[in-house]
Amino acid sequence: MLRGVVVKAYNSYYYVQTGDKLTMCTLRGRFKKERFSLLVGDEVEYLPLDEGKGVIETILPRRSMLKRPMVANVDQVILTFAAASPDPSFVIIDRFLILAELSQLNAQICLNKIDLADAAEIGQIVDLYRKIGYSVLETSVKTGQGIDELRRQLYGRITVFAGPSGVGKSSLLNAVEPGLSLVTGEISIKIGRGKHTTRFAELLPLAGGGFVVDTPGFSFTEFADIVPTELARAFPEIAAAAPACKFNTCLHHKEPQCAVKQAVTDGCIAASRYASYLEVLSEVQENRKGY
Ligand SMILES: Nc1nc2c(ncn2[C@@H]2O[C@H](COP(=O)(O)OP(=O)(O)O)[C@@H](O)[C@H]2O)c(=O)[nH]1
Ligand SMILES: [Mg+2]
Ligand SMILES: [Zn+2]
Repeated sequence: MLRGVVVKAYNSYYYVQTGDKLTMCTLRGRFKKERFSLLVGDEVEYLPLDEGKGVIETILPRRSMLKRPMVANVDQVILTFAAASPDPSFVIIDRFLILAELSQLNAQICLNKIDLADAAEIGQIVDLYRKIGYSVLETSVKTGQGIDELRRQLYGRITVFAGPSGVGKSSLLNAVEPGLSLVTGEISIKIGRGKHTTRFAELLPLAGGGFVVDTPGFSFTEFADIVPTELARAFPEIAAAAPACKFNTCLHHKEPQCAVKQAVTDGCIAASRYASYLEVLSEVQENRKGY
């Protein structure tokens, strides 16, 4: 028996990667009876047959599961934004962070295209998020800055790249691993992209070990599931201040003696972060009115 990672599911075959070898596997019948859905990212043991085929006999315990795209055992998500073109938006950065936090993913920020912005602008974003506790990597595919460091972060892990379209996710992955030859600069057609990202998530193997997932279908419709009182948990600095609020049901909006609002006034919590919190809070409250 050999051990490997499912990198692609297609036409009822599971493609299992072991080192640099790819094996086209079927699933032993009993798993189908149990209606167990095997996901990309799952670790399996399989019996190799000839001609690069095999049969999956064992599915190892899953460490985690991301729903959109469906990927098992994700170790980290790298939220990628551009320092310019498209210009960064705090509220968009925060929305991606909320989704990552609520999925309990280990999130890092990558600020790409730093060749297109001035140091002061970049520094402002970097400092804001580092102060909260996020690691922020500054990269440029054009100058090569930060690419080695990014490559180091990916080895031996399953990493999902997320972020707005056009920020350079595919370009970064090509720079890290030239063999990937991902299409870049593509104008994504909405329907086509949705299909690709949600249904056919694929793990791309890295030469030194580890896998990446490009362009996942993170979708803001997922905010629909959030309970208003739980939103603060997606903001580490708001969650840290909240225990000092007078009411333990405080939504940090209109309530009196709110420690979060005080921290914003004192400059301990960034105004942009609090604005993002309020914006998403009102959406979440609006969504729940229909219940
Ligand atoms: N100046 C500059 N352009 C970049 C950089 N990274 C990517 N680009 C360009 O930005 C565009 C979008 O890149 P792409 O990788 O397709 O973005 P994706 O949609 O996030 O995958 C392409 O035209 C790239 O050549 C960078 O670091 N600096
Ligand atoms: Mg892309
Ligand atoms: Zn409060």
